[in-house]
Amino acid sequence: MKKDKKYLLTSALPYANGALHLGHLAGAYLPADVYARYLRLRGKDVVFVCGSDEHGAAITMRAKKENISPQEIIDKYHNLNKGTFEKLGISFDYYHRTSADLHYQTAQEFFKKLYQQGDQFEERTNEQYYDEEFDQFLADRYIKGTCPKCGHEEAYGDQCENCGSALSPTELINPVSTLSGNKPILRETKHWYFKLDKHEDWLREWIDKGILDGKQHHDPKTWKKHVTGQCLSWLDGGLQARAITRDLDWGIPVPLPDAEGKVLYVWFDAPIGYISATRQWAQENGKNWEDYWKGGDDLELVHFIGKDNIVFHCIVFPAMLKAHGDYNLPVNVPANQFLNFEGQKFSKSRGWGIEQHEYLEKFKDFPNKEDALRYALIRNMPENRDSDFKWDEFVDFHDKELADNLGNFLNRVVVLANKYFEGAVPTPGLPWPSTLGGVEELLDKWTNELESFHFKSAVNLVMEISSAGNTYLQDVSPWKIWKEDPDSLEIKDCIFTSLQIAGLLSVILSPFVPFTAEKVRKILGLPALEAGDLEAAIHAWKKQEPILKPGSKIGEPEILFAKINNKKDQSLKEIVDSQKQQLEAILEEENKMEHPALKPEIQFEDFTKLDIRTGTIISAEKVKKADKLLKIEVNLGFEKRTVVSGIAKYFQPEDIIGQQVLVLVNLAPRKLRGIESQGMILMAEDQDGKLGFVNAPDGWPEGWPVA
Ligand code: B3M
Ligand code: ZN
Repeated sequence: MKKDKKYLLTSALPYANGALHLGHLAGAYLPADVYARYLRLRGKDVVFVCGSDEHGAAITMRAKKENISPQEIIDKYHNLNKGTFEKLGISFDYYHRTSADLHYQTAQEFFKKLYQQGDQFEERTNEQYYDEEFDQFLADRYIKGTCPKCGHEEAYGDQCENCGSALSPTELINPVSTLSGNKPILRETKHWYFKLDKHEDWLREWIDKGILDGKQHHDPKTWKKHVTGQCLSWLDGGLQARAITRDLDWGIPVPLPDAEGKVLYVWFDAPIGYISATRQWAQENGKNWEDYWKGGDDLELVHFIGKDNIVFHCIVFPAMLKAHGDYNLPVNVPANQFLNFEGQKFSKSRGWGIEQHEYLEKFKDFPNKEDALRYALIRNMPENRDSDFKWDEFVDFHDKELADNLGNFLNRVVVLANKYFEGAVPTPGLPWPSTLGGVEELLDKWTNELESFHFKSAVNLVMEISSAGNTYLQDVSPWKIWKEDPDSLEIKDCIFTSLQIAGLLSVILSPFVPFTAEKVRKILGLPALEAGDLEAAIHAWKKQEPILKPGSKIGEPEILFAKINNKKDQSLKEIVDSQKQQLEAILEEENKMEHPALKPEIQFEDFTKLDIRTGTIISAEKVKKADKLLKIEVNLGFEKRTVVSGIAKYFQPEDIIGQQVLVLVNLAPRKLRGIESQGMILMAEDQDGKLGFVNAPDGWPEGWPVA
């Protein structure tokens, strides 16, 4: 790393129309904060920006439905999210908002620059759905109708959530405006499209090989596989021009004379929010924003996001920046996957999950609440695959790792130093730290992991260093030597060395658990951390120079981590338990609501009348003029049967060939659409009426009874 390199880090701008949950934190904010804190500790020139994304149809629609102004919504959530991030120690240099004047100006200038180039945009006029009662064009999400592909009646204008097909609103059968509930009409409108297709070739080279303008821009091996993979599969699908304007009365006006009533599409202006946030920060701090955006090789831009935003940050925004010219492109976009919550997706409507501010509120009497949460989320960060937040693990991470390992080591060292040396750092007899193998290697590994965005592994290495400290202390057992020879030099060596490890920990903990790190510094009599302290600590450790100087005073011991699972005081445990009970109650309630009533009792003889056999589907085709039916041929081993089954809504014929099934074979045949159906395939049905096959274990022979 060159010393004067600048770093610009960004976290996805959250929409200011809702609170954020723990999955957001683990996805885009905490990893960026860890990295920002790490770089600052190394003395790097870092600017870390974020802010509220305050445009978009979701905000206007919500305002209309609740009969309040969009401004009310964005003010509420901007303040809530900003305040919550602060409390959790997310150390943004600037938390901006896209309703700010400087953002309007920045976004409009950006648009104009691309427009003036003449070949980046294209005007198109086409028909779009319009709600006459609400007097506005409808965003894709605000039109519902029947999916032309699967018949699902609640498909959105941009996507069917049942079959996953991407749709355009005019494909929907029986479209309805979700605003008024009326049938929308088609009206002509003009929009500007960004010609993304023009950028396909260099984008591919940049993402696949890391080459930009004929030069190696970054090492593509440093990008996460799932990020590169998603981008390349998008590129393989071919890029198309994308509309970057909308007909809405909320947003940044399109800065052209013939664009009345039109605003920039939210995904056009939002990423420019990173630029305007940097400008605002620079203005307020007497800096030049362009140093952080147009720095060439001396600048590293990194976007921290969740996996749902990959395409916008790796394809669309880079293309915008390149089209504009002179901007840097990101050297990495270490997008995270998703965090689940107790085995399921976060869902506000189901009440499944916990929001950041709710967590702080519920655990307000827990002194370590911020760091306990940060630690648990980093330990389980969805860096390369989806991960799961579990309350039991949250407790274990805190009690077994933070308290039993780290807290125990630090406490023992401070207690012993107070007891043997009246709270002063002893002068060692031996050259230091020859007694401590391993720490230097762990420290090197730690640095490498952080540089490559492996935060989970980095935090584990901190715990390994703490464990090494515990082991060392235990091996020497100065308390035993003390009984025989309280003046032994060995005791001085041991306490001195242990204090150096504690000093080192007070620095390397800080990217992950900054509140704890500061507490530890205080206890050790060290000043609050400053930029460059890590550089100094690593240097000291390697050169065997003390981090805590002999003779300097340390403070009194303090319990750093009182356990959650504490026999004497159950109050924190009770909060955790009540969270778990709440989830159980949700499941119980849902089960009650959604399970159909039981059928009347039958006798064993009734059951034995059913002859159910194992079989395999060998062919399937759609039944003409019946969108629900498939004609299926099943091999039962002893014979083949034709079965007509009402599963066409859920399965494509070609996808079910080879499927193992259970067939009721002694059901009287009946004709459906002229085809004789000779049995019934058993299916499981969920609360939404979705169907799934029921079958025998893999490779089970055909034709055998199920009893
Ligand atoms: N607000 C989407 C999201 O929160 C969007 C991110 C913008 S980043 C420029 O997922
Ligand atoms: Zn569908």
